[in-house]
Amino acid sequence: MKEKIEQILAEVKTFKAENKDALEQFRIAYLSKKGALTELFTEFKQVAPEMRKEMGMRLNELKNTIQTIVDEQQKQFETTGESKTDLDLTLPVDAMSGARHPLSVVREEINDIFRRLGFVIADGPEIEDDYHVFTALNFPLDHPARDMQDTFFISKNPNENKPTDVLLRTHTSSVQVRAMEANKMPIRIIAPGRVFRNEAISARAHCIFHQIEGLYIDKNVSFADLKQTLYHFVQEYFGEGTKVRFRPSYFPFTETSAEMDISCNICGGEGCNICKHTGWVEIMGCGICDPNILKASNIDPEEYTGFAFGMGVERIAMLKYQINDLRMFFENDLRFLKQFENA
Ligand code: 2NL
Repeated sequence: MKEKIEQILAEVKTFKAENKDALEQFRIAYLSKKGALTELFTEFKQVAPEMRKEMGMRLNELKNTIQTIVDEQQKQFETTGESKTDLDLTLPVDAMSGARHPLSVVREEINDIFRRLGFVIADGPEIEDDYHVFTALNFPLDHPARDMQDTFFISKNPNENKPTDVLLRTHTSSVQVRAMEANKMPIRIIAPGRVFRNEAISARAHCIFHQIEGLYIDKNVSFADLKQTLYHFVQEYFGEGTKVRFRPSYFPFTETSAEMDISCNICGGEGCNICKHTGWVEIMGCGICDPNILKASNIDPEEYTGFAFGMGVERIAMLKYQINDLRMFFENDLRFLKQFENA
């Protein structure tokens, strides 16, 4: 038995596994139930009592030696990973892959134009209360936007089908209301953000979309200031020479109110599908702040006046990049998103 132990010891000491499989074969050959050591331990039962102690020690020593060889060589395979390619996952990447979402690209470009004019970016909660979304903005109690059909209310009691005071904002004007409440004059802010309306999803409508609203309140702010500011925005964003026109409109929070159109940037005003052959496309609503909304936030309309405007980011992006289906923005189809890699 002593010779057998010596022989195995000599065999294993020089063993060097070429790969993981070879090491596993080695382990099976010596340490498994059918391995050489199990055989020796069986033989050990027949060893004469006076030799037992020495043989037992030698046998255990052999077992530990083999186990150590297996463990150490195993470690080595784990760290090198036995890689068959030269792909090194620990190397730093040399360029960012992926692209910004087109809505983020457009939002940032618009923000930048207004930042250069001295506007400050403001934000606020998406989950709002009735006061900041409707009441402070001069929405009458029977205005359709206050209806369950149009606005997502957050019911406190799911068994009760009654609207509550808590809702998802339907426009980012609530951000401006909070700025007016803070009452630090003058106010010159841009409020970009997500808004929510209870609409069926189609090529033209979605229940989640993005708005950018602006508000400027100071002494002597006039409609001429509004026109000049928006004219400048259009020249910057759609290019020098783009024409603008204002049409009378109505919003609860502005008086006078207007829609602003630009000359169609696709056909240059000649007439096409996008502008429905009118040569003009509508890009935003705007107006002079209704004195009622200033009063609601404790701003004296005799001392201060203001203008405000609001535009849909999706609509601007669709015009700029000639996208004809709103759903594109929300589907995360890589064939769509990859087109904005360099935007
Ligand atoms: C549109 C029209 C508009 C405003 C938004 C506003 C906000 C305050 C006070 C007064 Cl706090 N007005 N916002 C004004 C006119 C139009 O948006 O078509 N948006 C997509």
